[in-house]
Amino acid sequence: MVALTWAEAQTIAETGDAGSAVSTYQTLFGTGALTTLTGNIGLSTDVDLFRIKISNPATFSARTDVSSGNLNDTQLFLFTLAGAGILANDDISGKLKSLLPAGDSHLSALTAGDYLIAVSGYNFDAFDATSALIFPSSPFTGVYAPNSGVGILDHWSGSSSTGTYTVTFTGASFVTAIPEPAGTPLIAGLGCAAAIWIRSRFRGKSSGRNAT
Ligand SMILES: [Ca+2]
Ligand SMILES: [Ca+2]
Repeated sequence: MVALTWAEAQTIAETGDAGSAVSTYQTLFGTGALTTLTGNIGLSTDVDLFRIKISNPATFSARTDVSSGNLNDTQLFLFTLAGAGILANDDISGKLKSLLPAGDSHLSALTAGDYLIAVSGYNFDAFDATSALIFPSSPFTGVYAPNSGVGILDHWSGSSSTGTYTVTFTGASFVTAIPEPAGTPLIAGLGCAAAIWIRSRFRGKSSGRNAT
């Protein structure tokens, strides 16, 4: 029973359509290891951006060639939460699917924490605000750090093939959920009550002094 719950918690599917910008990504909330993400590139202009946690930079990897999915020619891109490029790959040697390999120096140098991973179909690529290509795109089998001097992710351009995909991770976790916003009014209320109590105590003291 416990094992089943654990297995279920490691896999997640895109909900609706994940956004493509640093302001519209889909966060993969949950607890524990994140091993499998499934999604769909539904349009030639679709790219899916997800917020994940890299829990172990030394072992982190992401790949699209392990499980099923009929998007045959995938691309993977990793960014900081601010949209700065970290690493990208279009094709694994001899395949059209993609791999950000464990042990790559750009990955192992990261600090554990939250990052953005994007999935697109070939050939829908990431550009900065000056329409500079963020990552080199050929030869297709390269595992690329960003081009020098490029800015953060601004838009995507090109035309994507469409279909379903599966991303398999190592060294990744779900993003820990933010505490319930409902807690805020309670804390604010307590703060307010405390302020009233302090004011009433102060008044009490003052009037006490005045009375003396
Ligand atoms: Ca999608
Ligand atoms: Ca590819």
